[in-house]
Amino acid sequence: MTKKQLNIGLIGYGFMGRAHSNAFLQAGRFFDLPYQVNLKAVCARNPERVKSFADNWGYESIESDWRKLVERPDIDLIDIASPNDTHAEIAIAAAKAGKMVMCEKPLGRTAAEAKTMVEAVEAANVPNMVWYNYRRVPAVTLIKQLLEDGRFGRIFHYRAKFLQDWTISQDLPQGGEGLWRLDVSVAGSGVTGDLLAHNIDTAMWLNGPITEVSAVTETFIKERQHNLTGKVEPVGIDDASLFLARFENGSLATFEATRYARGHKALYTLEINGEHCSAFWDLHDLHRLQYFDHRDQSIVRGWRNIHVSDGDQPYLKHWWVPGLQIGYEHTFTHQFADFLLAAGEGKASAPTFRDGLATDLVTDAVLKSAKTRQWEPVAK
Ligand code: SOE
Repeated sequence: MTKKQLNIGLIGYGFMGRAHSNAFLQAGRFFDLPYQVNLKAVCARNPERVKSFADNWGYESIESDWRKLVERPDIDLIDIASPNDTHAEIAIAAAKAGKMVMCEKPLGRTAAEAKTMVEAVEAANVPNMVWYNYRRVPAVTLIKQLLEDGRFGRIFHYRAKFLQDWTISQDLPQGGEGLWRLDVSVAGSGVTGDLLAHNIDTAMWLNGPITEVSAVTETFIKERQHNLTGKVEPVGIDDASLFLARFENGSLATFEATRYARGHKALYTLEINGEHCSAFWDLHDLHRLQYFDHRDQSIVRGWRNIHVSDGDQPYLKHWWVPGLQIGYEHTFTHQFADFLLAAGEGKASAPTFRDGLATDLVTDAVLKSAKTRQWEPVAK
């Protein structure tokens, strides 16, 4: 069968631009996709750096103005890997131009911003997706499968953390390339939108909607030099964000994200406790799933430490042979492959922009609750 051509226009060449480009190159080599993917153009403001990025990854052309890229008739899919304050404008223009749109997380800086993006892609009826990649770690996808099998029974608890330590130094500036995550006007929020958003996306995918939250946030370092103005300016982001939550299914949860947990670089952990089973997963050991089933015979009952590398387990038949594990970058490849497989059949693949909005509605409620010091409902 001849494959349809799919020309990609990537915006942004940072860490995520590289992760996405790798996925674009790998997906068709390991999955049987309905599209032939072409790296058509990459866009960013610095012409020299964007040229060198294009040469390295094999993009055919470069642009320095995203509007030009979005208008190009030879581009089918716009991928947004630029800072959060650019997501909405680009996504809306891309949808209006009839392009498929993929966007880095969080979808918007606020739910209001995300809503305008959802409206645009739904009005244009274009395939859309948010890069919440951790759903597609095989061990995490396996938890979803085990839950859908009904093994867990009633769910009582969900627990998630995302711990880092890279902003502890008072001398770290805010703003500009690499450090825009510390500038609230660009990022929208601190760890709530950057890290907790991952935890929330996975949690709602596994355990359903979150209905209310009670949060506490802290900004430990109140002022930092701004890279763009050269002045010492107030810090507007949350450095740490913790919240309690209630899910629609009646289960209770705790969530914690921080960039001040010395020694932890990117420790995403999650645990779910049901009537019969529990599961625990840890990003630093991402190919392993800890699983407990109380229905096992009592003399051998205990936590199983499953090395998720078998062809029967999610995504793994596309890779090596049983026992050989895969890593972080594969989650992006899985996500892109799923997106194209669904798009080829005219179907949506989650997390769509609407799912991204659902996460932004929770992060908005978290930030509001931290201010009001009250439980806050999650808006629908
Ligand atoms: C922040 O350090 C960060 O790069 C996030 O922006 C990513 O989404 C997360 O996956 C890893 O940490």
